[in-house]
Amino acid sequence: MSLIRIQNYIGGKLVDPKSDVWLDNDEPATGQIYSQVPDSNEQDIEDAVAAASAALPDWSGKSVDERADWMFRLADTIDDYRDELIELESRDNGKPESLARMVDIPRCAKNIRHFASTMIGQGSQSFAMPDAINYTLRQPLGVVGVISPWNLPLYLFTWKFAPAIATGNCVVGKPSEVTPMTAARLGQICESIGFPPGVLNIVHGSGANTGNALLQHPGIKAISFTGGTKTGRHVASVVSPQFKKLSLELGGKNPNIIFADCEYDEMLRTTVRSSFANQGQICLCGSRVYVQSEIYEKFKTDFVAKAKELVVGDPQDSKSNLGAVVSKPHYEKILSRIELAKSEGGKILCGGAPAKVNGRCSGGYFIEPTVIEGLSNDCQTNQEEIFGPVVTIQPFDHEDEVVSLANGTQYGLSASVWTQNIKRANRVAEKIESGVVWVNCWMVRDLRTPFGGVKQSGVGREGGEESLRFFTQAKNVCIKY
Ligand code: TXE
Repeated sequence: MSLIRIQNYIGGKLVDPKSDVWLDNDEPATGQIYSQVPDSNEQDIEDAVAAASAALPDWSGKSVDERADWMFRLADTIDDYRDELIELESRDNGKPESLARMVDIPRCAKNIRHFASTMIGQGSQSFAMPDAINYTLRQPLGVVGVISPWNLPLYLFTWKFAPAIATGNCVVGKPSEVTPMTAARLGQICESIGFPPGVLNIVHGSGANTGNALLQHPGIKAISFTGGTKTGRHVASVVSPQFKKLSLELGGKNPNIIFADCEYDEMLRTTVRSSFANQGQICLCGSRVYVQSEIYEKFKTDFVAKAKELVVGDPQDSKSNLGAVVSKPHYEKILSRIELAKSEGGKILCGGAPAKVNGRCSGGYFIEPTVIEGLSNDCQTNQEEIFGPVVTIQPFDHEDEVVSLANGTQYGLSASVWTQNIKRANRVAEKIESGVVWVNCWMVRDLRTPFGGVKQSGVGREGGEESLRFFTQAKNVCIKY
């Protein structure tokens, strides 16, 4: 069977990479290579930056409404191709189609509409003095770069480029080479509706080649990056000395804190989701579960039972709760971290091994939902991001103790706190070192809210006006009477 070869989308056209180098792309559920991805080089990035620069005067010169109209049209067209994008995303990432249908793909159009609408509602500040007036201009940066990861491929790619183009910038975007298919399809959709050429350019390739070329290009005025902390550190080391604006959404090792007075059934249902959704490959998953001693044994029994009920299977099967993890290297990394947990004294309460899936998926990358207890807070398993269907559980007695445990890692992205005591909820939320705290819930997202992490989970915030401010430069104009 001939392999699908996807193309870059540059200057409104679908083009092969000047590099003429291609990467194999496999289907996580089967382990079979099914497409090839450009490994674009600095010439491809140069062409994309040139196309974006050429488009910039017209695009930034459009009214907010004119830009929003194009964005609404793109969002509507994404909705028209929803079923195809769901299939593509599931096949490329390994996640169940049901998850791509419920979360990933609807969120793409929502992201685009959210930032177009937010921009329409934007005003600016003025500061009056006795003999002068100051007003603030928020002007687009110019041509900007966005780099997105493989866990929520089109969801995070749209989340990044939408505010950039809404504010009048033009974009060179590099999706993850591990899951390029839906971004490639987006390029075809843009071309089919005649989206203004050069406003959005999609250049596929590896981080080392294409990603680095994007970071280094002098025409790129800002980088918005989501990915691992290790890579984020490298991105910062390349971008910051160039004095470019930089937004980093990185890894997490999020605590899920469960007090004895929680609404137990709701907590249990949500904790199963926050532990294993997307095969645990969401930077917001609660991978360290802290349970107050009074209910620890009951929770352990119930949580393990629920984890064992989860169906790991063919992503195309509506009965599957978990699909395949994203790649062979990631599959092997997760299994090696489970072995490490055992060597650190962890007791595997369920899972801990590859999941057997028959039929077409017998060669896929499936891992059983895994729950581990008996580990210290400062062991590697509890300190480092695994990014798979693996959680640790441990008891605690007091509030101060669990806040200290929760804050005891280098990460600080999100946290969940389960208690019906509103004073305690607010006290704990205030003390937790993270960018997001959910109380009696998880992944409840209002796109207007600031989103991002502290410590090694990142720098900067996305969402609502936060994103619009990142992609613009504030200028104060002072006019003396
Ligand atoms: O991310 P990478 P990966 C975490 C998770 C995962 C780890 C690595 O723990 O195991 O990161 O995942 C591009 N210059 N998260 O390997 O390497 C790369 O091509 C420029 C958390 O996918 O960070 C891709 O487009 N770009 C995260 C993007 O960076 C480079 C979600 C992310 O790749 C580059 C995903 C370079 N030198 C993984 N090297 C979250 N916070 O949600 C790579 N890239």
